[in-house]
Amino acid sequence: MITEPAIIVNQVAQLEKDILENLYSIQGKSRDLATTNDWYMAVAYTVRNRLMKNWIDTLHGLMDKEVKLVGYLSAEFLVGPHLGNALINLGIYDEVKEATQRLGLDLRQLMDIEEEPGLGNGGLGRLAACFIDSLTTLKVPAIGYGIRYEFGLFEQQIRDGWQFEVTDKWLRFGNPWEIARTELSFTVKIGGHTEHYTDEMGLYSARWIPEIEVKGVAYDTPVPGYQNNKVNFLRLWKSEAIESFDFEAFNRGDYSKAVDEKVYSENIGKVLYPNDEPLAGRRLRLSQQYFFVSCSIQDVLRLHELRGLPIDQLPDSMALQLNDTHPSIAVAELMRILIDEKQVDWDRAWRITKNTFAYTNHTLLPEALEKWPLSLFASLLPRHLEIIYEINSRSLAEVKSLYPGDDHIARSLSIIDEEGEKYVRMAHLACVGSHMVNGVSDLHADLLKKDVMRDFYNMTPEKFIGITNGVTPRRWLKLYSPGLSSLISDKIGEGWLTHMEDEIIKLEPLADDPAFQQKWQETKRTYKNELSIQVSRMSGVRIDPASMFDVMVKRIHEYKRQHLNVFHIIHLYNRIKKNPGLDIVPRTFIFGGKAAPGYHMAKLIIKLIHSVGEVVNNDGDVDGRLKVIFFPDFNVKSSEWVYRSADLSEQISTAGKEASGTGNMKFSMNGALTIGTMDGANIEIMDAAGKENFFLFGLTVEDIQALRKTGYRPFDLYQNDEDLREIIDRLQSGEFSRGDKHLFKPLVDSLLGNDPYFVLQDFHSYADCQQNISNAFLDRSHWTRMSILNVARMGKFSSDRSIREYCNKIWNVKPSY
Ligand code: HT8
Repeated sequence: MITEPAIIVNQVAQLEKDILENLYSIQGKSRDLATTNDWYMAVAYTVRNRLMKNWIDTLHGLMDKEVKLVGYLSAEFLVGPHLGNALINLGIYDEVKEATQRLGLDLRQLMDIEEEPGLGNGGLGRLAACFIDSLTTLKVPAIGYGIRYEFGLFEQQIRDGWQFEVTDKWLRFGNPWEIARTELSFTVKIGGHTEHYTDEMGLYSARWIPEIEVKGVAYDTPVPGYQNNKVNFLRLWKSEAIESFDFEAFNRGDYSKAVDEKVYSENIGKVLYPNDEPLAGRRLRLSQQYFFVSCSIQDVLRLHELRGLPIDQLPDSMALQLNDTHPSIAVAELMRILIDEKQVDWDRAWRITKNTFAYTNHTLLPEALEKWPLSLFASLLPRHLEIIYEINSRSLAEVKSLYPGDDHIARSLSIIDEEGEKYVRMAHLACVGSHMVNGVSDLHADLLKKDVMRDFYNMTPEKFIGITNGVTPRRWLKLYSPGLSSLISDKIGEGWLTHMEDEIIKLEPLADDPAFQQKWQETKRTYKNELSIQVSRMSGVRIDPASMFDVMVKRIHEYKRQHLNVFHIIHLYNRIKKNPGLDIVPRTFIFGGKAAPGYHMAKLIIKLIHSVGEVVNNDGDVDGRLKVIFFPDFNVKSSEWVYRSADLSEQISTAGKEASGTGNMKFSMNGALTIGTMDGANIEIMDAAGKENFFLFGLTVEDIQALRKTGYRPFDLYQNDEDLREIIDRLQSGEFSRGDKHLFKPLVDSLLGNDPYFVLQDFHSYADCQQNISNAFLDRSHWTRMSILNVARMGKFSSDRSIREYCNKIWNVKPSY
């Protein structure tokens, strides 16, 4: 699109004027009084206003009964900073930059003070954000339903190498991106008991008498499409008290009871649970889930009624996607409303429910599969439990007719887990209540069918599919790697931004072009320089931008095996200590990621990284050839510096444990090469990039199964393998822990005891592979060729492709590209 210079000038002048006006009328400041935050707010409102027309059009569009609407239900949306994204998607980045310049401001500085809404833990929440971005870019009307947490994921601080958590007060300076729809609110019942009666028509009916009611208020946040005049939105529910004060109690002099209900209500949406793939949850967590689901389902039914459609057509007018089991109580909630409140009979209600919902599973880890103790469930959601029993008995009746006399299969398919303490299994509820179930990579979908959901799969194989995750190239390439993006667009045009699958492959012929390689290297090098400056500012550690940047950023978890990476570092250190003259390729190891506050082993791994860094970074024998950096408080905002400057991406989870991964895609799209296991989407990334452009190591899922059968004895590896013994002995010697020989004992004990994630078994294959990588890094031209080819072949991993698949295979809606 070519814009006349006159129009640009005009636009810039208008922007300038609007910014000043917003500063004045919204912030109530004059130029000379304005703080940086005032200016940021003025700019943000100016940009937001440019989304308004398209946003309002979308609201009108919601009434169009011809158009199917997607509701994406997710407890997490990790959208990242808004301003930069909105500028890119509106195509006004340069204009706003100039307007702010004329006002004597630095746009970059304004963007830097934006508080990111950290309303997610990691991949799952970020996926939801990429999906809404793609839905909008593909012109599919969609609403992202979730929770407006008052506090997002904690801020990570590091003291003496240990993680400390600080409350994320993201709303403290105001949020210019949301609109409070205070008149749009719903009541949510909680607790109490049920009553059964025969109504005036003689129908047997149920009534839920709750213990308490809370209110959910809608807060909407726009999600702009990429230069297409479309805006979808997130509708996040804020929990509030219905009556802010219990005057009856107050007048009785019971002051604390008077505020109790208010406190209880507001607590529901207070804070995001900081566990990515956690251990069994708590009462408040189930309240959160039910709270946002109930508001969302009520809103969905309100919209459906506004469209003037009969209730039986709900599945034709809405597709509701369950992002993992967190919103899966929606199945019972929709049934409850249809049956108890709209007097729909069971079979009709069930048909509507099943055809409306679809469920995405994101994990196979047994400890992360949500299940709620029956007693807890009954005390919070008594009516839902009755409905779930009814769903279960009907579903099991079908099972028994298919497999007469097979008690085992009935037990395995039951929504209620009856072995020992009784639980409600939310994955079973989600599966039974949905018409489709999908995994998030080919391998993951495969394992879902073979393993966790085997019996469900055998019963209804057509219900199970895999849709490989993707990430939006707008944020992860254009916004966060503008240099690399221009380099690409200069050669192949801009089509790749919206049609990545077909377009970016056009880069392939340039992989061998020396001039292009040269520019590619220079761009990557600029990013590495910038990160080096950033790191030395943050931590005081000087790193060499010419060294290989070997990067591992993701939540800290044993299955992701940050400690395997550390073992490699110690191994290199050992080699240097034995032979200080060793010829070695200089590397900077960069780690980032948060540990769940209660996950002690993960916190110990963070301490380990720091401890090893402290020794290695300061050892004269190492002479700067190895540096270990921990990048604190890794989040969407700070990731801007990281993905684009990586040479090597570490994707080293135990095979079968990482459902997909999405960081792997962001790195590869930014020209990093991957060292990875046969896990999650790594396999597909390797297939796309070509085996020769990917560094594969380690056991496969089958290898691991076989090894488990024959018996895995990690202690034997320690005894028989000199390299491993030297690593572990050095860890135990206290050399990395200022003489403390016990600090890392829990870690060492776990590895030598049963090593559940096969760290020791995979070590050699990993270290050998790393040696090959070092050798490959020496051939700059070949490395650059591989880097370009990786980017050229990542078209598949755009979230636009994922969303097209959801549209075609699950939602039955037509994307507009
Ligand atoms: C996978 C990751 C995948 C990503 O989804 C992940 N699943 C979770 N977090 C992820 O990043 C996950 C799973 C269960 C949970 C939870 C988070 C239960 C409770 C709370 C949080 O690990 O491989 O790429 C998107 O599909």
